[in-house]
Amino acid sequence: ARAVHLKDYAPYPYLLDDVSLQVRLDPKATRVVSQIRFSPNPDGPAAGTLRLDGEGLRLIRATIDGAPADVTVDDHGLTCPAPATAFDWECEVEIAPADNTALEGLYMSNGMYCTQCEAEGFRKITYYPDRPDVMAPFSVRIEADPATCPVLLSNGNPTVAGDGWAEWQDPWPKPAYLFALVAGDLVRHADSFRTLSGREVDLGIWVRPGDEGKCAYAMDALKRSMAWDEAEYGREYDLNTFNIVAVDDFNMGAMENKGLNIFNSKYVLASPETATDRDYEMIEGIIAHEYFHNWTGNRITCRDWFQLCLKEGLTVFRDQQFSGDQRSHAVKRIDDVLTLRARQFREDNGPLSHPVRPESYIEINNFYTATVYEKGAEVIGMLRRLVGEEGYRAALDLYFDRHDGQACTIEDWLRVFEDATGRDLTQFKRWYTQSGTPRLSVREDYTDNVYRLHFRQETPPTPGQPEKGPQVIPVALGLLAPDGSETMPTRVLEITETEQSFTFPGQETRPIPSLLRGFSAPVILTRQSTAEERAFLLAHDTDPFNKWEAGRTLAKDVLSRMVTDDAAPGPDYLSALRRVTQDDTLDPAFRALALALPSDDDMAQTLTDSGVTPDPLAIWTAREKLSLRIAEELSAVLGDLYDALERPGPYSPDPKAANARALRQTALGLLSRIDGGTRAQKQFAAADNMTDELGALACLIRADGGDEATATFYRRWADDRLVLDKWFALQVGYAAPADAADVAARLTQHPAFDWKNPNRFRSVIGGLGGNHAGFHAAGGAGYELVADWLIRLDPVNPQTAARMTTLFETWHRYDADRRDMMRAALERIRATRGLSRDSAEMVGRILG
Ligand code: B3K
Ligand code: ZN
Repeated sequence: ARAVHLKDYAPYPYLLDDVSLQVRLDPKATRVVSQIRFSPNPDGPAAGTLRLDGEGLRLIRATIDGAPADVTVDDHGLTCPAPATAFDWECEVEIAPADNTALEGLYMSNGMYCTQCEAEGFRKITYYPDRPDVMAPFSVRIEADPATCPVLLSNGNPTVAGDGWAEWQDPWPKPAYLFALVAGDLVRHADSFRTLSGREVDLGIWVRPGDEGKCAYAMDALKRSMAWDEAEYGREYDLNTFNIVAVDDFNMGAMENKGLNIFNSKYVLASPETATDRDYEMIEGIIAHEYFHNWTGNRITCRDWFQLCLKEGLTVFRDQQFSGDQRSHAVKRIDDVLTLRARQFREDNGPLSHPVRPESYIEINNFYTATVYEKGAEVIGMLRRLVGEEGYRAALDLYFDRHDGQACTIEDWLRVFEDATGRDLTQFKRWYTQSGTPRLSVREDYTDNVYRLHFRQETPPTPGQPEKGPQVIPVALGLLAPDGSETMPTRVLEITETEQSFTFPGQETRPIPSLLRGFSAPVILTRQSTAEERAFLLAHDTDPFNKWEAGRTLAKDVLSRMVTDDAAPGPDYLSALRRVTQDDTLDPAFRALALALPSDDDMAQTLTDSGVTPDPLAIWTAREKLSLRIAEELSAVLGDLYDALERPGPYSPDPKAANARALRQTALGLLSRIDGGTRAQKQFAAADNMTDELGALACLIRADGGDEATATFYRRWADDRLVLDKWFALQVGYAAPADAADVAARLTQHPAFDWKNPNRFRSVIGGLGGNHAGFHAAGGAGYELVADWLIRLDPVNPQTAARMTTLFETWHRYDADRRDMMRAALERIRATRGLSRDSAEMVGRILG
């Protein structure tokens, strides 16, 4: 397969004035007729040849201005001579949605038709210039058997409909990747929203019959998102209708098709009995994310797929802002940084490291990564910090003003910031073009009341980028006095050089620095510091992120020394933890985060960074030991908290109640290590909501496998697909290291293991990959099992298989035995006959 390069971009030779589709649905023989008005693109290369993308289509006929077109069809599309003036193209193709297991293009899920076109799925529906810079208004006519498909949906506004057919019109020019079509037996949870300028919008969440009682929270989140985008960004919704459809078989979280968002049902359906607090939070965030794309992605889209971060980084940033506003900024920031480190730092420190704006790809679906999304959002957070809140708002206003209706680039994006604020962003742009996580180290000195900080930055080599230039790093800094008071409130230092120093005169005592407040840049900061000082910051820092970070660093030091020297946890850490746990002025969710230990994967990377080869079992053992030690040390405090945090009355997903449950569950997790499981048993039996039920089950599985509770849970929830996913995932995720691969293998034999469903596949195979010590258990059974299943999934669903090859992306960290076994598993995948382009690219890059 050939690579596509950013530098080769050229505009399309034609403009599309109008697109009209007619889709006659049939599981095995759907007919799609497309009528397109083409005219020469004055800003494009010479017209005269028509090139359209198309894959797996049976061409029935094609005409230009009514006469048969002289088409040459190949594996990727068709070519034909065409006028250099405006003309009408018409073509008919046949496709078989029932045979589409890849879940890209038009496919079927539980008897329902649905689509997924981003990035390049539209070419599996009809011949078309399937690229984001080709935008056109669409009208769509759908025809289907009214007995099985009474509901027919597409983008835009509904126009006319009858028995077995419906027509939709989308006035906003859009690229094909935002096309959507849904048909099936669906019920609608209806509501409405009045926009800023007083327009009424019909809102609908469409689900399978039986699920209509689980839509209220998603609808509420949608309305809050719509109001928030008006208030914070001045962005109003632009159609009469906004629909969301929940689908069980879906490769990712959700998709922002214009006016017709399609969601993995996991991120729509919620009831207290079946969804956890975490599920509610994810639903809120993803509903918001997809809705926000209406402006950042749809009205202003990407010129080409290299610019993916233009819409994704910005939209993630916006959904993070929204969730922070709805809940707690401090807790949200800590959560986001945890995700960033777990996924993006992991990616950036391995063979898959790539810039936020990549320069080449073989399969674009492989670039919907943590780097494009999460680091993409961090880059915008830094921009906002550098230009200030007002500068940011001015730049965004200019962006919407100048680029509405266009397909843009990162250069366009940076230009609006330069024009709105007068700032030169030439160096800043390196955040988009250089890969790798910058290392920032800091030394300090203090003489004659003058305090100095000396920074040094360095970004290690990454694939294809041996050398890097210094980046602009905003470091938010505060200074504290030894009595805990703040002597200098937060200010932002701008580091632009490889080495740079800052001076703070007039310091009567040696200050204690609180560096990189709010995690103001996605870098790895190193600084020599003592356990006492970290405990001091954990107790006194006024910046909540750094307060948490101090505890996290302490925990990492303790765990590292337990792994390398078998050292016992020191008293500084335990007493600091006790103080935080007892401090009722702190948000319970913050306290839960402070009590949580770093993940095994995080510790493996931390040890690697300090030159130690990680031993997965030793890490797991140390973490178990430390958890037990914390439980023993804090047993009384935790027992009191567990009792005090019990809230009478019915479950409510509101943040306050959820935060209390988060701390209560953390307490339970620790207490169940020393109470023989009595609390967990009781909570499991009494639970009236999934958060409590699943939390208790996790403790019971970890303690002794939890066979009885596991069986009870299965009997209770055997008919609920989403709850069953949790049941599968929990057993694999909490299995002891030596058993995990066996547990996973046994579960793949379970009659409910429907491996073609991506959620189910991820819950078991992804669950094993997420059990660090289990996946990496000596002998390599985990590697073997994952490789077997990826080989099996690849021909059925290449996108999901390829994504999960990232379970192996850290192979270089480990000892020679494990490295050899992981490499062998990857080689075995690579050698598979007919391996997809998706997986071939991933495995090739991981092996290096
Ligand atoms: N834009 C989609 C992701 C599409 C992934 C294609 N493989 C969801 C989102 O980011 O909102
Ligand atoms: Zn997105």
